[in-house]
Amino acid sequence: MLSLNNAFEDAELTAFDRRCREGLHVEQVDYAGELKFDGLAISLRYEYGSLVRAATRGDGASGEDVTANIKTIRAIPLKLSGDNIPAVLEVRGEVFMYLKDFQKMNAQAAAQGEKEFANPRNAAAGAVRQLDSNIAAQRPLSFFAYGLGEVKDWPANSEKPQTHYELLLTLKSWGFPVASQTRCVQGVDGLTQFHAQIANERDALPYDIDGVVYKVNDLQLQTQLGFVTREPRWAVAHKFPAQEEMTQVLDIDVQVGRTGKLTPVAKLAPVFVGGVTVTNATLHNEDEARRKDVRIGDTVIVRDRKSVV
Ligand code: I6G
Repeated sequence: MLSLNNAFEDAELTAFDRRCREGLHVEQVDYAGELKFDGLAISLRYEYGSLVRAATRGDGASGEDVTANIKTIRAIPLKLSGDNIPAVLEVRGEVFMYLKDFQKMNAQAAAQGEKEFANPRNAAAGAVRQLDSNIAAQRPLSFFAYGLGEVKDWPANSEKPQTHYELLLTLKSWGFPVASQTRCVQGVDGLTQFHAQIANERDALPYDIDGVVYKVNDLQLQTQLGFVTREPRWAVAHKFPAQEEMTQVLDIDVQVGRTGKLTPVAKLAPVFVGGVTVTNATLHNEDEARRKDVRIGDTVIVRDRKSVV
């Protein structure tokens, strides 16, 4: 499976667009802008329209066989609908959890005195890798398709998609969920506008994303640009600042308020989360500090509150 180059800054995005324009000898490139879901990348292999194997990305060359668990996900078709389906079809996409499903699952775990998951990505990845597919079946997993791997024998009488956007519509017609936010945009200005628009909508989305992905829309132009090792020259991920990071508790201070109220505060090794550097986290009061059982030297997850719904 392929992996994506990352762009964190505007200069890297401009450089991506310049490389595409120069590689294709054109003045402006049309792109498809998509969401980058915060889940687990999966490859689904269909033969004659039936799901025969599912694998994780692994190191790109070989991943884990997770077929039994993936077959329990209702959003993933076991049989494809429609005619004109290639004899062999590998569909790439992301398994993830909706935030409301994650919260419900964690509330149930807490009520039963079981361990809660740190975030939807870990919960989704853990469920897909479960050894017992009965347990995986109880986890509320979802899926979005975003591309193709190997394809053999595309039926000659069918209309082959010419663009990435048309490919997503074809995947939808075969029964795959695809995200509705995908847009066709022009040039580097279109890319930055798409990024700004999705950054604005991010907190209202029903699932976590960690950025957006831009792809040259014309599939023939993608082939022309090709790859560097496993990274396509025709695509790039534009990441958002992380909404959660791990760090260390360096110390625990007790602050005294004007009314004499005592507030324990965890002093943290600085981490960059949600666009700011965090060095302190309130533990609210003694009861809460004891309930969380936070101690000096612990590894903790700092999560940007904007992203908690
Ligand atoms: O890891 C990925 C997430 C989302 C992707 C991706 C994507 O498109 C929305 N697209 C490609 C081509 C690759 N990884 C390699």
